[in-house]
Amino acid sequence: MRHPAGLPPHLADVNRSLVMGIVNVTPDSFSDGGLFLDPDRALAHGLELIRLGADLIDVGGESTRPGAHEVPADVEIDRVLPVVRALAEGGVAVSIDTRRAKVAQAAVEAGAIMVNDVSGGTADPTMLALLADLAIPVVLMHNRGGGASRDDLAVYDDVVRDVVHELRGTMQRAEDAGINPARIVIDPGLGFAKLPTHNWALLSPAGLAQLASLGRPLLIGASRKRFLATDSDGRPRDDDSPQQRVERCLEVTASALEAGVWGVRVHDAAQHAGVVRALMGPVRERSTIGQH
Ligand code: PMM
Repeated sequence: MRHPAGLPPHLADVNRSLVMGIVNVTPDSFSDGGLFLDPDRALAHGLELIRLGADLIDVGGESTRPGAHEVPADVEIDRVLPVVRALAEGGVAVSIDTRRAKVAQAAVEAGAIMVNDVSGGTADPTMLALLADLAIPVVLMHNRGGGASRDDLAVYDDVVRDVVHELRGTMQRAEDAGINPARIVIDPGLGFAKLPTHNWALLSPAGLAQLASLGRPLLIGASRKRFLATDSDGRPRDDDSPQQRVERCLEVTASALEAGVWGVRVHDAAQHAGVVRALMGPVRERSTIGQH
């Protein structure tokens, strides 16, 4: 498995795709909003995801849900910092999901080892320079501004070609800002300025192959997103249910692993770790939990 440069050794040595567990410390995220606003509950949830097979935990303090209120940076920091610090102190590899340089910096000082920016470095004009200075792995996601589900921005000639083209621009801007390309992970941003048909096209074998042609490790975040309730032609499924969406998402993970993705960002760590284990070998030696 080709990892981004700069991962801690216990992850860099893993010879398979990684499972990134999600902890949203927000009142209003898609599926877990409000559940983990209390730092102790968020910490317990992060540790539980690791126990269930996640390799690293993505901690976010700002909802990207449509209509979610933008929170001041200090509020975002107050939400995520205790959780990042406690997880890092417990030996957990933490990624910080933020669009703000101030939050990224505080989180990395508190022990985060990776920054996940859903704006691909465009929301905060100081983000790319900070990421270059921090010299840690970064996830740059495709987006066209704003939060998720901006259907008005979901206008493409050919979604795969257009997203790949725009991601090339994102990578160029990051390199121009001094970020080592070897540290970059690319994410197509499922659900962000994309209709269900767009997400399915990006997840098709041809779509994933085109994304892989960017030459960087790929992260895929399909977990619990709306489009899982649709068929690949965008039509609502008759059998939609939370369980059906989880199963659909596991199928997405299986085909993404087949296409060689670096990681999947998921809520249901146990099930996805099970798929990774089945297709690629052991997820983690249990004895190493909390020992890094
Ligand atoms: N999706 C969400 C938030 N952060 N980060 C990356 N890299 N990729 C994603 O697809 C992504 C993300 C929104 O989902 P959530 O509200 O369930 O966390």
